[in-house]
Amino acid sequence: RPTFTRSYTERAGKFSNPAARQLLEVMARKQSNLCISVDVTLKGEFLEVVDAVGPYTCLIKTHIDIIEDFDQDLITQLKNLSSKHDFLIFEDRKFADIGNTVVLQYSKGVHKIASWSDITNAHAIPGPSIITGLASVGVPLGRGLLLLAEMSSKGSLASGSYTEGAVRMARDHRDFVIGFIAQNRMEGIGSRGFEAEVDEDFLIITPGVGLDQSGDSMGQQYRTPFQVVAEGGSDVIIVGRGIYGGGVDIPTIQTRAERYRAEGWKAYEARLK
Ligand code: S5P
Repeated sequence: RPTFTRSYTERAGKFSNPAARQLLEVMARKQSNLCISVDVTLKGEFLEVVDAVGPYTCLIKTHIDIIEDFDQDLITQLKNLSSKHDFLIFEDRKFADIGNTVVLQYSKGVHKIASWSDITNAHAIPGPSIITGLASVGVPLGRGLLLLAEMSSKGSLASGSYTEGAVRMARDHRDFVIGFIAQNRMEGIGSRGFEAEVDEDFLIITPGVGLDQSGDSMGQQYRTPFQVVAEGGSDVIIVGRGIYGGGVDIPTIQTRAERYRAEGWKAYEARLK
């Protein structure tokens, strides 16, 4: 039985990585496969939105480097909200450098990402050394890594043999790489024949999700939660502007978050059958 037709709970027990296990457990507990991307640029607004949407989400995705008034208290408050509402934190850092540099970017600087972010992500472009570098920081802390195997933007170069290469890199680092940012499932991709026999499971986290729009003016492309989860077999949908966008008030943001949570969960239940 392919992994994506099994329940999140059943799959949780199979992951050795603590971040992957915790994420799948939270998803089952809250009936939410919705990751909310809170791409706003002021600390106060960021925390207000996170507190408002916390009940509906399994995972809050951040771009911490866009916050203009970042300080350590933001991290303290974000972690408090993650306990209050029971969600994990995913810093969408998209690391893309040599091992030695990503070690420093992950653990040091103003943001000290490794100290608070359960999950982060990296491009495969530098080759396996980016994983070993990040793992040297993340594994002792129980963190998980997603590799970008595909992107949602028009004209993305991450396809074909590039995607295959990313999947092979992930297979060699199962303790730390928990899955992919991708538009499709990756089973069978880059398989050399024998991997198919291995009971492999990777989380597929998919951005480019929207119910009311098909894209934006800068190359973003949207599909619906049903297309992504029920038809495509993805595990987690990422929604940003579909929830916080358009300058709407907090009650509207909450209504939208619940709408995406319900749609994402319905699509998951549909594919289990
Ligand atoms: O391929 C990708 C990968 C990512 S992580 N396409 C994406 O859009 N993202 C991120 O998902 C992007 O950086 C943004 O934070 C979010 C999508 O936001 P939305 O407002 O378009 O839903």
